[in-house]
Amino acid sequence: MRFSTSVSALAFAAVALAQDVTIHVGSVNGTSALAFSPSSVNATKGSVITFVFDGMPGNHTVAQSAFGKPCEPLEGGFDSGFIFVPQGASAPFPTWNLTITDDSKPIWFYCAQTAGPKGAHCLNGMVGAINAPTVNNTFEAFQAAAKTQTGVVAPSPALSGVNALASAAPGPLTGSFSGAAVPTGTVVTNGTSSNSTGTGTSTSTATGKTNGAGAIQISGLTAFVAAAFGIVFA
Ligand SMILES: *[C@@H]1O[C@H](CO)[C@@H](O)[C@H](O)[C@H]1NC(C)=O
Ligand SMILES: *[C@@H]1O[C@H](CO)[C@@H](O)[C@H](O)[C@H]1NC(C)=O
Ligand SMILES: *[C@@H]1O[C@H](CO)[C@@H](O)[C@H](O)[C@H]1NC(C)=O
Ligand SMILES: *[C@@H]1O[C@H](CO)[C@@H](O)[C@H](O)[C@H]1NC(C)=O
Ligand SMILES: *[C@@H]1O[C@H](CO)[C@@H](O)[C@H](O)[C@H]1NC(C)=O
Ligand SMILES: *[C@@H]1O[C@H](CO)[C@@H](O)[C@H](O)[C@H]1NC(C)=O
Ligand SMILES: *[C@@H]1O[C@H](CO)[C@@H](O)[C@H](O)[C@H]1NC(C)=O
Ligand SMILES: [Cu+2]
Repeated sequence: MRFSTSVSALAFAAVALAQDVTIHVGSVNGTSALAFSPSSVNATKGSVITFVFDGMPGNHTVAQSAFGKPCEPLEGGFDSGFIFVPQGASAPFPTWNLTITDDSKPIWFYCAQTAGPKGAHCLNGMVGAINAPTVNNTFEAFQAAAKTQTGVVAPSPALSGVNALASAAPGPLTGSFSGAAVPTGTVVTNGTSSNSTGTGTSTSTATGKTNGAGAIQISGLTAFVAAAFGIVFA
């Protein structure tokens, strides 16, 4: 495709729509795997990352960590809790929606599962990244570091994270699906926490933490004006 940049396009404000992204948890192309797929994505502020727990059988988490400590919870980070999906389960699979609140910094996450025949998932490279740099602290470097860790630290359930948050717990956790140490409650848009009846049931073993610090405005149709540059397709 031929395209050219246009100086006149600079006169117009390009509208960058929030782009929603799906990440499969525990499956790659429909096959069970100790992986997030895709494992590294870009997402603009306001975008929703929908994690789909469709690895069968699977029992995984989406927990925020730091580049330097891939398999340990980040202070103030989000954590979905353990979502169990048995072999033979059918759609709709449990999902978890994470909204990006700052796209200028990378968001690193890992699976905290240590039980099972294949060993700790993070140490097997079950990690992911949102808005990872393309040099130095890349997703590839993060994943390589995860594989050299000697242990995995269990996270605490939390809807709110650093530069991203979920407004509700993973779900549905009904039928053959279940959760352990899943967050409870909701994070409301004006930055305060509240408790409410979550969707579905869970075998939650930990008290949910809803860290509502920081006022976050979430809207369904979020558009951001990016006036920095314009590209004209011809
Ligand atoms: C998954 O499918 C895509 C598209 O068919 C392919 O490019 C990719 O290599 C596959 N990944 C694996 C791990 O099989
Ligand atoms: C994210 O965007 C940067 C800049 O456009 C690009 O170089 C990089 O490949 C993208 N990463 C992913 C995972 O798509
Ligand atoms: C899923 O994994 C967690 C953590 O290892 C565990 O507490 C929970 O019992 C598991 N769920 C099922 C249904 O095996
Ligand atoms: C990447 O790391 C090298 C070596 O530490 C450093 O010189 C360079 O500035 C870094 N690049 C970026 C974009 O951070
Ligand atoms: C995540 O978002 C999708 C699309 O809006 C929705 O169908 C699903 O119910 C949401 N999941 C949860 C757990 O809220
Ligand atoms: C916003 O926060 C206040 C407490 O500071 C609370 O009373 C109010 O209900 C909240 N508004 C909404 C829309 O959640
Ligand atoms: C939420 O529920 C927990 C446990 O019942 C309670 O300790 C906490 O104070 C509640 N938080 C809010 C904001 O109501
Ligand atoms: Cu896992």
